[in-house]
Amino acid sequence: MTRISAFFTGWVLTLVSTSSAWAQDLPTPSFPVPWQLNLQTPASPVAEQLVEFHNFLLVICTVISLFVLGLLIWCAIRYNAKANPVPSKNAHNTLLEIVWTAIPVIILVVIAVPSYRLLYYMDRVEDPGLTIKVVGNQWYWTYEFPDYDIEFDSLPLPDDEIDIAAGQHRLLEVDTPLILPTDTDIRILFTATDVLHAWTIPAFGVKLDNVPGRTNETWTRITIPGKYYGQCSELCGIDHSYMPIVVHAVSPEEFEAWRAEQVAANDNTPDDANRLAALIQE
Ligand SMILES: [Cu+2]
Repeated sequence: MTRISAFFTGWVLTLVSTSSAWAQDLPTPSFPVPWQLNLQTPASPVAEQLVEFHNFLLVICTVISLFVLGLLIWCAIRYNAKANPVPSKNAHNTLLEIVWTAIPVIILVVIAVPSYRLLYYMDRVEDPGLTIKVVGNQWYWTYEFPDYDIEFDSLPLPDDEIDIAAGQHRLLEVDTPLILPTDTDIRILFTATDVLHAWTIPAFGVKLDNVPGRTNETWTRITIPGKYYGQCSELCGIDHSYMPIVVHAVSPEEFEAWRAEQVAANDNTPDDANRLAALIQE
């Protein structure tokens, strides 16, 4: 490791040490468990509605599939050559044709109404309590709190630093997690510096593309405190699978304390250029 990269690692570790105090013993309410069925436990109003919508679609899909399967079986039994040697010569049935056109249209409308309602609900939030900006880079995330002048990088932890015994997960841990308050409307802005990425936390029902030169927006309100995981979900190059996302959702009071600490640390940051020069001279 060169001295310069050692310097930056040290700088990152300083950030970790300021953040890790907030990482102790957080539950992982939405983490998948072996043999789990269904989606991750929803931890935001959007995710709850997404789960409900998914369950509603599952019922419709199941009913349609069973109906088509029943028709197929009935036709195969009732109208095979042996059971029905003289086939009907009918080519049209106006009533039947209207029915099999109208019913699918009605089904699609029934699906479209809640779908669009949810899309607009996910789109943006009036008067958010907090705004964060998520910037995708090849291959890590940068988080900014524009209102507080806080900005830091979140890099994946390499395999040899993963502590399985402490409940850490390979390919899912980062050095500096994003700290967010629960029960707060959080506006999330998305952009990228190089290529397309997609910041995704399944438990929040958030997945949006980070597009260079463009700002996308959505929002979340975390309802359950804990540690949440996600991964980049837009193919972004060779290390696409190595840019995990970790969010620590803490109470608004804890978040406020963390925020104050970060702002104070910002003010006292030693001149990084001087520290770098001193290291090179050593
Ligand atoms: Cu990516």
